[in-house]
Amino acid sequence: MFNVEPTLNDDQVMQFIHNGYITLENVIDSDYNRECESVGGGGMGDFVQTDEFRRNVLLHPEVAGVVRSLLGANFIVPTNAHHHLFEAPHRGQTWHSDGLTEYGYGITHLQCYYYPKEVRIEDGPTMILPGSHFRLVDREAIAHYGDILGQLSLTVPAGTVAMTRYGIWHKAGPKLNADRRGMIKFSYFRNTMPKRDWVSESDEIPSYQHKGRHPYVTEVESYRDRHRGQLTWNWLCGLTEVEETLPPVKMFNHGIPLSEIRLQ
Ligand SMILES: O=C(O)CCC(=O)C(=O)O
Ligand SMILES: [Fe+2]
Repeated sequence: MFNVEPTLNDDQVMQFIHNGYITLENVIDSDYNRECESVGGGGMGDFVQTDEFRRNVLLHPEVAGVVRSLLGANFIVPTNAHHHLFEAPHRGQTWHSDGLTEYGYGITHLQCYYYPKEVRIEDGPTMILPGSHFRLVDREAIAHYGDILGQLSLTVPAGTVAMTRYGIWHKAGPKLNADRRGMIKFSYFRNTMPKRDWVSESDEIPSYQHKGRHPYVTEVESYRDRHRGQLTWNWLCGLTEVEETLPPVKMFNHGIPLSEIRLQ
């Protein structure tokens, strides 16, 4: 089987639980970024199933290392992707979470945003709200929100991959120019029961460390965040009953287990 080593340690897994995202800046090879810059918008099924895309992006050791850490061994590798390509200036999208965002506290699905080209503020970066992945809400209920304290614009260098827990609130930010701004979105899924098999120095499972409040979080909600984080940590460490179905309900994405991938 194509070997993928986990890259995150306990503390980094706890950070991910708290923030709902991790960004790997400038990890994809610059020549390959240039190839991806010019592809058309929309579905990219054939393109992402090539050995080149797998080798350079989907199974890149740093990208796949995060997936291996958070979704376990033999995870489901995407066979589909969507290129969110914007050219004309626009006012930006409204805050939303995507598709059939799952209930529950397990981590079974990572949605990734790959930027082949640098994204500056005037290019209409994706905006995310760190920590919002725990708040499953009606899309329409958040669509009218304007700026939210703590929101983050993903102004990133070329070759960056942002990896999010599906369900994080996000949107494409306002775009001021007519330059191409691409984001290739794809999802990995869990395929094995959770256990603490990321990078660790001892078999002793540390207790969950709550990483504090996000700027928009008030006191009571902070207790809830702490509690939900604790549940997710216990779940990931294999300490609780598994309530999610594995892999989760298939949405618009498809994939194949890592064990079935052969690169030429
Ligand atoms: O392109 C982006 O930055 C975000 C697009 C998006 O979230 C969507 O269309 O669902
Ligand atoms: Fe979206």
